[in-house]
Amino acid sequence: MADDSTGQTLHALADERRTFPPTERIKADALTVDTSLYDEAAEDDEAFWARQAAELLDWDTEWTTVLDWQLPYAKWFVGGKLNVAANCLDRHVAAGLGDRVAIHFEGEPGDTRTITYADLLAEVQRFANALKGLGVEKGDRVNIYLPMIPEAAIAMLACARIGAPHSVVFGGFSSQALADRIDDAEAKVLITADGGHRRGSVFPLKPAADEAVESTTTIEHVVVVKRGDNDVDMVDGRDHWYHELVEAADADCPAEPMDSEDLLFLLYTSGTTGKPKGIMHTTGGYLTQVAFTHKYVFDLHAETDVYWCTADVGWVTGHSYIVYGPLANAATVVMYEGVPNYPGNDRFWDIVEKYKVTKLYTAPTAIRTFMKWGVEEPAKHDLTSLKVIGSVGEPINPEAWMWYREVIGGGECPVVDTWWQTETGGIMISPLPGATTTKPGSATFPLPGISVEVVDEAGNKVERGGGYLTITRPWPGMLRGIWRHPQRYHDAYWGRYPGRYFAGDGAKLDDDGYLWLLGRVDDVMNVSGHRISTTEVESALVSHPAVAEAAVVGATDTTTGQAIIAYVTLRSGASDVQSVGIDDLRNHVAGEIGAIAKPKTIYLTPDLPKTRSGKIMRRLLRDIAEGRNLGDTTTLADASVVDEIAARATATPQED
Ligand code: 7RM
Repeated sequence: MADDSTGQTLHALADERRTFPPTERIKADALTVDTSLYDEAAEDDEAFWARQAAELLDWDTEWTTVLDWQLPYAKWFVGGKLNVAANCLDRHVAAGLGDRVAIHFEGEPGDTRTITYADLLAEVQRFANALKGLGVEKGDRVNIYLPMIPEAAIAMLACARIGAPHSVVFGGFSSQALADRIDDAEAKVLITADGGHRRGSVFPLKPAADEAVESTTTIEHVVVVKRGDNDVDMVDGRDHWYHELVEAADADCPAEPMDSEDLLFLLYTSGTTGKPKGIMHTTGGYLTQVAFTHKYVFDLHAETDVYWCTADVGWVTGHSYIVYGPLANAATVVMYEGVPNYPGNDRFWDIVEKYKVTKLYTAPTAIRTFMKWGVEEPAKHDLTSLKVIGSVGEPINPEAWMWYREVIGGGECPVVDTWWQTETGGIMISPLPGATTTKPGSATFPLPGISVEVVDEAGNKVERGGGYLTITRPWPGMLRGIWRHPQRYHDAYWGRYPGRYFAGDGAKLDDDGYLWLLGRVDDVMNVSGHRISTTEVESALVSHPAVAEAAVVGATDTTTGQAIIAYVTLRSGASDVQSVGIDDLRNHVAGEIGAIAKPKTIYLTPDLPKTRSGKIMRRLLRDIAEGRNLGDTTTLADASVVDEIAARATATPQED
């Protein structure tokens, strides 16, 4: 393993021996309690996925070929036609489920909306017509930059209905980040809001949207949802209020039958370079995998379940497990706008009690925060409605896993630790609640129909012990490419181990064959489950006029998983710390990328440790950041730099 922190994780996990078989309570009515799905898929994975596609979805035209695999390009259900919005809405209403609640919306201030499947279908049709009225045609890209409000799901479904791929940009990203994504996708329309509610106040979105539109060339119209009630500038002819468009639009908008391989959406994610990549997801395979995994991983009983995924729709988890998977399955979802600690540290548990949530899906960083806030917060509420509790986004340490199981799940709820990526589209490695014996901290086994192997540096299969996670067979929800960068697609995922998809994660197989995911092995950091590349933050820092050079590392952090630590050398003439404050630099990064990319700590140093060939030794900087003894420094061009930096690191207090 290339990385010391991974080595430590590996050691810590080696001692974890507790096992939790499915409880009698879950087995009593679980969808699957044995290995039959695994056996079926092992026999013939294509036939297995074809059965899921046929049973879980409605197709306008049957496919002729299940899988066309020309490495690294896969096509699933070739020749088949279907519409994603029709699968998420129309067929449920047609089946008599129009009165079922699709979305329980809880605004941060406490306002609520109850949206049935019939309501959602009506609203999506009108907004789809409104988009058509703005000139959006099949194949055109639409950018979405919204808070966590129902209009985010409505906008996505309206795009899907008319065959216009969407590109959702997380509302916490800066105008610059939005502009980069608009440019890359050449989007025609931007859907945003005046503002949203967060931490007890209104945060404006429209000004950032305006800035992005002004610095790009492709946006013809901006649709603005009224949510924050904050004042905004509306540009005549360009900007339109969402509610006015919807009110004026026709009620009927037929769903466009899409080719199974038509683009459904782009979602930008960080790779090892400074430029985020537009991950491409298509229609039939993607919807099949998210519907299947949502159903079986959460043991869905759609008639009675209330399912809550706490992610933001701006991330892939929101796409696949707030919108597409659950709605394809006619589930009732909770959607919450705000932060977990407004007005109090028990907001999540208040919501669970209020809506009688049965299935909860959240992130380790949130769970560790709840641990810090103490058991008295969940204890204020009745959480006995919960049946299955899930985790996603980063490795979950056994202690947090146990706390989640005992304190939130009352010792009765299976914990499903789900490993997957923006690129995989849907969950890949996870227990099935009624069938899998879990171990705290292990994502256990690949799901039925998913083929995974751990390999060593040379690409040889590892039967037991540590290595790199690879995927050996195409899967329906896999990314179809990187928008406009086919070479980068090949190099990033398929170039390292011939014939294998390289996930970029370290993994370990224990003596029982359980998988333990150990985090990234490349230059991608994982901060509270969000992927940010070291290069991206370095580029942002260096774009500040006072900065000469920057090196960024992810250091282990007990709450956020990793924290961003930056080492910065200033240009001569700007070396006076008074004139360039640390906060100026942190805010500059927030302006370039977004607040989530703000370094926790910045050290100003006269020089950075480099090898003789000029490569910054990030490994060493991570050792310093994590307070470890420095190893071999003989390859350094100038070893005294390290002592200097280490001295400053111990002397400088941490920022917050
Ligand atoms: C869904 C999502 C992907 C990266 C991935 C891992 C890490 C995600 C887990 C996990 C250990 C997990 N998409 N990761 N889930 N690591 N256990 N259950 O997070 O594209 O934003 O991130 O997240 O490193 O490569 S993502």
